[in-house]
Amino acid sequence: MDSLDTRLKILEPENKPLIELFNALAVAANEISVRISRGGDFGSIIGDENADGDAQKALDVLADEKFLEAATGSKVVAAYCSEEQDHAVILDESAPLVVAIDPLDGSSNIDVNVSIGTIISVLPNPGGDLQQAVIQSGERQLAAAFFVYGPQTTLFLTTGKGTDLFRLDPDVGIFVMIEEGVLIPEETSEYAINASNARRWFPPMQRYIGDLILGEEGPRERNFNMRWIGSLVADAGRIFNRGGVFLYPGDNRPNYETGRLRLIYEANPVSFLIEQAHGAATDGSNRILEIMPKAIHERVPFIFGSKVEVSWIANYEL
Ligand code: AFP
Repeated sequence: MDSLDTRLKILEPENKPLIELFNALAVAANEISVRISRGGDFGSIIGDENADGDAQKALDVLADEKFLEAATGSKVVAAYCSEEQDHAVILDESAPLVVAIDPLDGSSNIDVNVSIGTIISVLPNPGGDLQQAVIQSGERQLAAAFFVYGPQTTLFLTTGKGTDLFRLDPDVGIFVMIEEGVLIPEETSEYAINASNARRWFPPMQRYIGDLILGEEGPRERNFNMRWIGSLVADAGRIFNRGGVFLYPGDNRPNYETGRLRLIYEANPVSFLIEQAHGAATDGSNRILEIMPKAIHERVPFIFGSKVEVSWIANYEL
């Protein structure tokens, strides 16, 4: 099967910057993967709160450093915008690409040896004020990807020509394609949501999940299973594999009115990958990729997965 480099050269023969960028990011992901598998005190809190108000842990900071180094070294990135930093890091105004990244997603799972990952959105350099360069709708993404550091280290990647799945060969440090054109089953009987927030959800979400829980005796007339890993990349990886629907809705906690997940570097790249695998991604009513962001770290209610189930949820008028 093709290596990541070969696959990119087939998909994007004219787009050298994109190939350079992903080759550099793959080296950084390989390093992070090796560090994680060696273990260590990665979960210690070492810093202040990050831009999103989460405590920064050693591995968050290390991953951010490594991916920033990779973006810088690739020489194709104008601005690097990370969950771990309040503002974009301006690298080279004349470079063609802009990167938005969650360097270490699922960091509260580090200590318990559960899959975590890195989520990446690549946009064109729009020129002008590069601090605002990532303020573009998800439809403008040139590529999106996430690495999963789990029992295997994997990479889901799209450049808008389908979603491909790669696996790191640890002996040679190279990502090798293991599935071309991943397709998400259209229908599902499995959902993922943090059910401990049920009392805080708005009524339409309570009705939808209530109907799933009623199973065969309810309006859906079949039983549903539930899975929640608490790492977006791991929950998404499962949905690519066997279908399902993921929900992180808004709720009535302060600062959670529009959910927890970030539009620019979490929802947009995952939505691009999901749509390219024939799934769907919305905030309950609007297609995620059409939302025009207003701020770098803004949150969005996020629902994605098997197409038929995502469109069913629209009936509840969230
Ligand atoms: P952390 O990176 O702080 O662990 O957050 C992970 C995450 O952003 C995403 O990966 C999960 O889907 C979601 O948060 C889990 O949130 P809850 O802890 O509220 O269920």
